[in-house]
Amino acid sequence: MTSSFTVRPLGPSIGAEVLELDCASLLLPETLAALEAVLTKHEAVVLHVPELTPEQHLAVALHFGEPEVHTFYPNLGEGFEQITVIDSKLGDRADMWHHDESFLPSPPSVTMTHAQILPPAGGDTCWISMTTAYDALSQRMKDYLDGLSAWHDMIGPMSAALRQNFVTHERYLEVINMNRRHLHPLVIQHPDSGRKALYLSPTYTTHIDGLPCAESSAILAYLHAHCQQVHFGFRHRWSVGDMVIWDNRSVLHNAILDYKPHQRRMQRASVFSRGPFYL
Ligand SMILES: O=C(O)CCC(=O)C(=O)O
Repeated sequence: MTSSFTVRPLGPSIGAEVLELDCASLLLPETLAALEAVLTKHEAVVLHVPELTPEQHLAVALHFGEPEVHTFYPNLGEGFEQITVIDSKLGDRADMWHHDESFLPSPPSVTMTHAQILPPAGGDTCWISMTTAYDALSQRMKDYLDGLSAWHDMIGPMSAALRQNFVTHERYLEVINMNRRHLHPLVIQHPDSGRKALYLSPTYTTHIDGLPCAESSAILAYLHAHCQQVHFGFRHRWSVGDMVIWDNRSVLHNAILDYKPHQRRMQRASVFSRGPFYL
């Protein structure tokens, strides 16, 4: 069996669709290596793999790194603890701009999400190319950001979830007591592409280390607004069986919550890089 597929770019700076790929050849080493190259170039890649099993999902994940057991979402259990389930029926959602678990010292580098149950309309996911957003900054702003680091903390989304009654006070305290927070550079360099990217999100980034509070808040507000310009983004309308693979060093993402009371269920795996997360 030989591996071959076609790549259709979905935007000038981010997003590509892989066509003419069947599940049987997906796990060939040369297919996975070729997919990895497509991911490095296009940052978020759509595959149409309706027959993908949890075993195959895990095998794809293993190619990209060490699959993680997610910090707070449930999973398939029984040998599939690394396949996370995000099911709106369980109250789970991801409708905020974020890099996956950026509050960890070495967050997941790649995530791959497979659509299981979708609402009749809505439930799209959006990605932002943080490399393209970085490239578009003025040289003065790039110089200003050089050497600055920011704190990423789980406290923001957990406090919001508590206020909105999505979590109990006990669960809130349990997660807060994990003390998941970390300092990362505001600008990171991708270890494979060598491209620089902004690394911040309105979800997890609380403040820039060492700056007065008002200055940190003003700079973060400017950068969030800058990144969220539509021409840096890519939006996917899911069909059941689609899998999107994205690179958390290069993109932010946000799953739109516009489909209540319908169900949306995704199975996803995220992996820790075997090399450095960023340079
Ligand atoms: O459900 C989605 O489309 C994306 C979910 C998400 O943010 C994640 O898996 O980290």
